[in-house]
Amino acid sequence: MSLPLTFYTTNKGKVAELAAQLAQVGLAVRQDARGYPEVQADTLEEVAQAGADWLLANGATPPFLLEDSGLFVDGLNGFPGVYSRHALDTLGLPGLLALLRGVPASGRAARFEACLLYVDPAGRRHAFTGRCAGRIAEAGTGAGGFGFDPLFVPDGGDGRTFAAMAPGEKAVLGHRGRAVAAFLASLRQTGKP
Ligand code: ITT
Repeated sequence: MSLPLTFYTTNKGKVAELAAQLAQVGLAVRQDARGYPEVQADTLEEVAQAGADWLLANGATPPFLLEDSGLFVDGLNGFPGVYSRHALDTLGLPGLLALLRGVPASGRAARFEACLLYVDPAGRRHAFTGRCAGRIAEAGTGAGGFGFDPLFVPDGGDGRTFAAMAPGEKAVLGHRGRAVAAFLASLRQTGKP
């Protein structure tokens, strides 16, 4: 294994998923949970880029990774989206279900998105996006995963939520798994970090 790649995130669930995928190609990950300010912005990539700006200005040494992600619900006009962390902390899963009461079934269509930002050893930035369409369940099920996983039923699965799936199953269908796969494909072309 090469030197561990630093992943700036406060979220252990993200680390577990990324580490499992990178381990398959012999790359190790080290979590740095110092955190960075999340700017208010319209897109996940803007939030991630601003996070990289802040980290670089505050002593982070490339190469490193960070990631911004969110759940976008059709019937809520894309909410919570870039505010997903705040919504999870304040409304929680019951609050999201309450917002969807009375919304027609089609409004439960949703997608997860992730923007994985890799700052390479030369300080150049590479953004990788992953998306996963699905829908919000009527009630939470499953004990695995993290965050909104008990409520999210991905398209292309068998009706189980992410939280009811094995980590490997989520990695194949999920937004983060797809962003990480794009990152690994790019590393294969450019060499290891
Ligand atoms: P960082 O330190 O990496 O920012 P965070 O948890 O604050 O960690 P974000 O700012 O990217 O992460 O906010 C995304 C929110 O969406 C957060 O509450 C996550 O728990 C949730 N989320 C992201 N990916 C998820 C996934 O794969 N499954 C369930 N919830 C997810």
